[in-house]
This record gives sequence, C-alpha cells and structure tokens, in this order.
Amino acid sequence: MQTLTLYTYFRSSAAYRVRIALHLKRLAYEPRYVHLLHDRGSEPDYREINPQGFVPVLVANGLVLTQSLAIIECLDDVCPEPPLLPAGAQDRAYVRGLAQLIVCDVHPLNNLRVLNYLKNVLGQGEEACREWYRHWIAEGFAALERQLERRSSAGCFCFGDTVTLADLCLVPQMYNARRFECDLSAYPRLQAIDGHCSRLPEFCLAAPDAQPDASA
Ligand SMILES: N[C@@H](CCC(=O)N[C@@H](CS)C(=O)NCC(=O)O)C(=O)O
Repeated sequence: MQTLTLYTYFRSSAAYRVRIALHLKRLAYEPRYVHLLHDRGSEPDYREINPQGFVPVLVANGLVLTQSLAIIECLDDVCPEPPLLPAGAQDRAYVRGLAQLIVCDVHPLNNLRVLNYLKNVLGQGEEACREWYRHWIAEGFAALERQLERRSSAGCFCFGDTVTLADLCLVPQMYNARRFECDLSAYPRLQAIDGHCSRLPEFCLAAPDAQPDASA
C-alpha cells in the first residue's frame, strides 16, 4: 500500500479501531479530519467520498474503502505482520465474533445519528439519551465479559497473548463507555485487557486525546 489517506475524527471509535491497526502495521497515513459535529468538517462534500457520511474512510492508492472491519481486514491481508486474526478457521471466527459483538450489536445503537434522532426527533432529554447509551453498553459488555470468562484463554488480551481484531474494537468502546460515565466495575476482564492494550505505544498513538484534531 503506497498512499494511504484516513478520514478520521478523534472521538470516532470506528476510526480509532483503524488508527490502531495502521500503527500496529507500521503504515504511515495522511489524516484528513472530519468534524462530525460541524457538518462533516471542511471537506467540500464528504458524502461524495462516503455516501453514508461516516468516518472512517481509508483511501488506499485511490480506492475508497469504507467500514472499519473491512478496512482492518484489508490491512491485515495486505500487511500480514503482526497478524490481527489467529491462524485457525474456528479461532478466527471466534475473534471476529467478539469484534462483531461490539461493532454490530453495541456501537450502532449509540452512534451520533441515533442519539441525535432520540434528542431532536423523539424529543428525549439529555439524561434519557445517556441512559440509553449506558443500557446498550451494559448489555453488550456483560455478554462479552461472560464470553471471555467461558473461554478463559490465558493471556492479557481478548484472545491469548497477542493483540487481535477484538482488542482493536474493545479499547475504543471502553473509551466511549468512560466518556458516558458507564459503571465498568462488573467487567474486570474487559478492564484488565483495556489496561494492557492502553500501555502499548500503538494504542497510545491512536488514542483520541493524541490526535491533532482533539484540540481543534
Ligand atoms: N459500521 C461503521 C460505523 C462507522 C460509524 O458509525 N462512524 C461514526 C463515528 S464512530 C460516524 O461517522 N457517525 C456519524 C453519525 O452518526 O452521524 C464502521 O465500522 O466503520
């Protein structure tokens, strides 16, 4: 991959997943900042780039790639080191299942457009929206914690001793949960994994507060 441009927003957890992958793969990229709260940033018409209006988008050698999991798996295919999925078919499915629990079943319910709809169209107040947010985090995290407990693979990460796709999805969701003051005390495994990941330089470089647009 020669030229990589990432459309990103510091607080976007989907973009955060891709930033971690890019740092783990040691792939340099040019960031383009899309301010989700300010009419999709200064891009002339961001929906020309991504008709959904979401970040992240990765433009790789001129080709527009959307959807964080698709982007990360593409990076993993093209730059296999370090691998973000285990070798065996069943283990790969297991790790993808953990990732999708977050990406498909938790994150979309708490997306900006959903919160805006609750607030602006259905007339829900700030506290009701926060309650909604916390509810879906609690449901998803409880299931994920149980799933990790059941498999109880030794190691510091979601799957054994190496970082996988599941960790790339968990850490940004933990960041979101803290931002919305969710009670995380019932998820000791998730907290421990998040703690291990957050000490790795690649995760630190990708973190929201480390992004130049965090202070814009
Ligand atoms: N399934 C997409 C979700 C992308 C997504 O929801 N991005 C959020 C930021 S984390 C966004 O752009 N939201 C804008 C909105 O909700 O209006 C992915 O994994 O890339």
